[in-house]
Amino acid sequence: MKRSLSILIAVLIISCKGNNEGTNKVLPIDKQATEETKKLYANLFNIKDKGFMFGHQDDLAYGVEWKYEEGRSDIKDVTGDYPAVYGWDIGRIENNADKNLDGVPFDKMREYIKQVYDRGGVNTISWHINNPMTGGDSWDNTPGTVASILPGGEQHEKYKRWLDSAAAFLLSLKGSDGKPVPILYRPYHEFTGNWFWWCKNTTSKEDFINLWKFTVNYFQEKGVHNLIYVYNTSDANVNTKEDFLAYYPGDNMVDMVSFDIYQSGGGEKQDKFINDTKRLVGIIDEVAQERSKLSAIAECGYEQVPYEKWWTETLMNSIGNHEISYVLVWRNHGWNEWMKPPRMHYYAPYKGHQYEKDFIEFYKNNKTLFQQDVTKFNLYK
Ligand code: BMA
Repeated sequence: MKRSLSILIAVLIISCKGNNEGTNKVLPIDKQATEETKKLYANLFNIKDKGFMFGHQDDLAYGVEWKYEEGRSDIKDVTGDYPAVYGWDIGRIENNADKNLDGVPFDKMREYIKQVYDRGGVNTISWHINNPMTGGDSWDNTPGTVASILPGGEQHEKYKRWLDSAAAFLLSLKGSDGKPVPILYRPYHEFTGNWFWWCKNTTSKEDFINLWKFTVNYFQEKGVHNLIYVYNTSDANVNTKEDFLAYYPGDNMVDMVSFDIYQSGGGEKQDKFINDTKRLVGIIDEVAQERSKLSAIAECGYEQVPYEKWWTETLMNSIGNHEISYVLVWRNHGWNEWMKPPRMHYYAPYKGHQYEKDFIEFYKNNKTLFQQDVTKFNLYK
């Protein structure tokens, strides 16, 4: 009797342990997500306590004063290692264009995404989609655009064609193993701002949520099952958890919660940025824990990084001990003559940057994860 009781207890302990450690405990919202997508999702939960991944937009395509040099990356030039997360934007795929809005050829983007997956890095995609109602760009925030593309709206068929183009691209992303590459997909980003046609000032909550649901369901109908869906606000107009969740489409529609925030100004320390970021990181961490989701700072940066301790002090202090998945800084365009005023437009250091040493310290910090770290975690297995 005693013996059988202890066997029973042993069996119970083993089975409980199995459940807790099972990597399938957390599943992405897409019930038909590919195996690699499910593995990535579960592994991102598993590595949360190891640190946060560092990401960079368009990292492999170009940097400050170079373009399309095979294997090059400003982050690698500075640290010897690539980032762990690589951001891409598919704006202009809706026109079936050859290049995205920032001039990156889609064929090259596909190749970079493959390289990243092959070496165990993580790809994330946003879409600065043109305005389907006016023919303007994402920043044409004419009211009523979202309503016009929903079912029953005048531009609905056009919107579906645009989604078809995006779906074809997303389905074409394959690793060397022939498997679809999992993507952290971040549609309709920064909606709490007032600069895009899907933003809060011109779009009702109901229309935004309907657009989100329609888009997720449409991609799934088209057989796109390699997406992890990332909900994203700006820092603008987000003071509380309620503000953050203002247009949240539901736990069955979102895998990860995130926000974007930028520092601006002339190189001073700026406690305001740290305090704002801390508050928002606290909000996403809380929301993620309550809803069993992941969290991230999906876009961030200080153009030209003019403060000497921005990486080790400003950014590290802003994140603190919160277990976010990643922080991504925006693109290293270099000299940008279209900006007003024309200026150097970059957010990551490059070889020779005045404060690259601080970034090397940031790289060495145990809490920051770069390519070599995540390769060891085998995120797709
Ligand atoms: C902005 C700038 C623009 C760019 C856009 C989309 O922040 O970098 O030059 O076109 O992002 O990538």
